[in-house]
Amino acid sequence: MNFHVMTLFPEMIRNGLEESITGRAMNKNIISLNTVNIRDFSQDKHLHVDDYPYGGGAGMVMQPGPIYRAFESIKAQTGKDKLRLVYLTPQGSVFNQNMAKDFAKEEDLVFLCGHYEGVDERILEMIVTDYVSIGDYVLTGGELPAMVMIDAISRMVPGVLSNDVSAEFESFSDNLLEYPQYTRPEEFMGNKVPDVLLSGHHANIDKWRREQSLLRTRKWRPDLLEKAELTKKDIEFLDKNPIS
Ligand code: 6GU
Repeated sequence: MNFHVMTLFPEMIRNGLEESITGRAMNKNIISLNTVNIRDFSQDKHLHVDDYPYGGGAGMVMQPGPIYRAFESIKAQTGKDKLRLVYLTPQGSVFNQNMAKDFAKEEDLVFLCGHYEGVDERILEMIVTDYVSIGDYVLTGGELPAMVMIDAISRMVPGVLSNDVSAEFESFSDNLLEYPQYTRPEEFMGNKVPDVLLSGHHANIDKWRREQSLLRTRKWRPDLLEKAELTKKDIEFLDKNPIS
């Protein structure tokens, strides 16, 4: 999968994603990251890419020309005339795991990171296919949201995660939170690892983990529990264990 990011801060994107699992996936050519500096497409002698808003008001607005030319360069590079293009904005649909899975089906995916007060509406209308936010708070630019999305999408691309940590069996895939994990030592500052995990009894361990998932989802994310597919056993367990 090829990610293309149009931004004024390409180093921020590269530095963030070249580490860890996304970095390894790039080295293995399972994903690629093409950062495109919008400023390289300025035709201004001072390389400006923004100007004052028509109608007045605070802040600056990114001009349509440099973004248009940056996108044309990506179209030329991919040889594709139609590309899915995500504009990162707090006004977009809130990103979630289902959207990550859906975006992971694309061969090429383009991101436009805005800065300043915004982007000229005309270029957005021309090229954007998806308006996406990462939550209800305001950030200074679209770079961190693009990195968040690329991380979440990448781990849904086959081969990015090792098989034993396949993304299918984890938080949100079934609308339940993960069960708690423990490793050595068996006792840390007087706190012991739950006995069942040392028992070697796999059916009991699976049952305990399912129950822990149910308890913490009810406690911390009751909104998710509403969407989860619960068995009769799950419901009986929750009824017998009132909220602590
Ligand atoms: Cl996508 N952009 C900005 N600037 N702020 C945000 C956001 C995006 N998502 C949440 N806050």
